[in-house]
Amino acid sequence: MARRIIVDPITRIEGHLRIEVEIDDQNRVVDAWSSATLWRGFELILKGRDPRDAGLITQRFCGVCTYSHYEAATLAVEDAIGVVPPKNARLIRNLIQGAQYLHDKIVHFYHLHGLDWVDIVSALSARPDEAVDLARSVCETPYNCSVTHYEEVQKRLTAFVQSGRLGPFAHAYWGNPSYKLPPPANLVIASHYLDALSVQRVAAQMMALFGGKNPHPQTLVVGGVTSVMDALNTSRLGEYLYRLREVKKFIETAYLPDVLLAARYYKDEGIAGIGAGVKNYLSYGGFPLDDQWHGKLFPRGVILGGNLSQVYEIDEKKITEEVTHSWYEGQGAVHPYDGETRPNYTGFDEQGNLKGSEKYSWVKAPRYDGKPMEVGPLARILVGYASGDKKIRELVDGLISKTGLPTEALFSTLGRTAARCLEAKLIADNVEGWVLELVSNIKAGDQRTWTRCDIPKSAQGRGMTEAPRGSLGHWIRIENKAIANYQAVVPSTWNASPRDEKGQRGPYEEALIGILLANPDQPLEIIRTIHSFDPCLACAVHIIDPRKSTIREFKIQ
Ligand code: NFE
Ligand code: MG
Repeated sequence: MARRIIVDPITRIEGHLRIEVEIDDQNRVVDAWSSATLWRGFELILKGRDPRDAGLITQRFCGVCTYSHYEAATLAVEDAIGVVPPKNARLIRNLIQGAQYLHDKIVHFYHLHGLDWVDIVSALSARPDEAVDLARSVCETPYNCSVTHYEEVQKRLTAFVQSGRLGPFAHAYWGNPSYKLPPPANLVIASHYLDALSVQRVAAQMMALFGGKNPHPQTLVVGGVTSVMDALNTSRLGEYLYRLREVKKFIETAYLPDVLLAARYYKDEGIAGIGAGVKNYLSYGGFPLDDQWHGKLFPRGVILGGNLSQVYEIDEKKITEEVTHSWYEGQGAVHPYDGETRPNYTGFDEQGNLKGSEKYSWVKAPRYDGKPMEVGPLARILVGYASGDKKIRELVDGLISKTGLPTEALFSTLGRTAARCLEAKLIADNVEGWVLELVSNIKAGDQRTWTRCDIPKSAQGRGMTEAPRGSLGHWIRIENKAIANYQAVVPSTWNASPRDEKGQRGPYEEALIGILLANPDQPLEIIRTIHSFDPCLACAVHIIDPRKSTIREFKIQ
């Protein structure tokens, strides 16, 4: 008999997400529903405001990908005006976004996703000398690796466990058979979990060096950036590069080797394609590399049905959102320029269950050409790989040769997690070049960081970029020099999407189909696959109820 499992809330994400699945007699997931359960409200707040404020307001969608919204909003207004910022501004924006990526990926792999792969209790029983040997089998100079260090880590973890105040390690599913790493591998990655707590701080500082502060930077303006003095200050540039070196070392000698270890022991899941999902991938393209803003570090394009032999060009007219199963009024799929945000909460039934085939999420359903699309690291890496991008090909081929996995294994939860690490490496390898480009451009006499521009009486524009979690678009319509309509379609809106009018599931939902649960009372496999997308529901819903009405009450015991 089919049974339902509800995981609510999914923790270690930003925002509020409820996942419901139906499992069969073998404990295999046969259906799934993704619900965003908190309403926010920025698209409405933006109406009537000065378009130049859109970036500062929209970056408050989130506390994670703050800069990405700042940039998308700024790009949208620049597109409406028809202004292109100077080269120095393009490079400085890449440096801020690059720092955000580095921070985001390290925090995600270790602190948000790590405990889905790593069994902390098993790490306590590891032999430290075996952990040293294992770490060396995937890296010549492993990060912070010695018998004494691993003994120290075990002592710290044991003290945690004995204190009974487990903090981040509480209420986990330790011992679940779906944990596949042997004790020494658990110890190596657990030790990097602790190291990453300090390293992420260094990456956050990198962002603040050109962004003014972190998490919400303040140095972008429509037409360019205001970090003039930072760009002209050699010690500032040095501080950025110094921190980059530390973060890059961690990525190369901890993060990448740890992903190789995960691939070694979770290989079968990759090969079986566990967690693949819709297999349609979208990338708007990110990190402009030339002054025409054409060449991108992450290429732009669409892949359909997992077919890597063809990359389609994006036709922006084919981007739509609809609300058949979302708590809004409105009908049919509409382009974001015509999008509306009219809340219509119908909730769950009295027992807190889904109401049949009705509305069940605050997230709208974005579609490309009528299809659900996965966005994010895996989409970017696959679009780059299939486009023949040299740097991305090298990274993917390296991963494939080191792990012995076939390319198709990328279509999986493991592949999604590995792709995120590859792009951390790609960014770490490229930011230094942007710093040097900035220095040589300034030395050649170009000190411009801003292009003067005025807000037109009426215009429309869109800003499209790649945020850490995927393709991000903001669409703005300006009338009487004020914002008449504003629609954001963000990465987690794409990935956390509910069903659409045709009944097609969104990417999270589809990725869960077929997953076998070792123990339905411990839905570890569900959480691992959902976390591999790095959900951010705060961004995905970006709406606040202005009347402060109570939607649901929770009692935490
Ligand atoms: Ni709130 Fe975000 C990113 C954006 S949402 S984290 O990355 O844009 O998916
Ligand atoms: Mg929106």
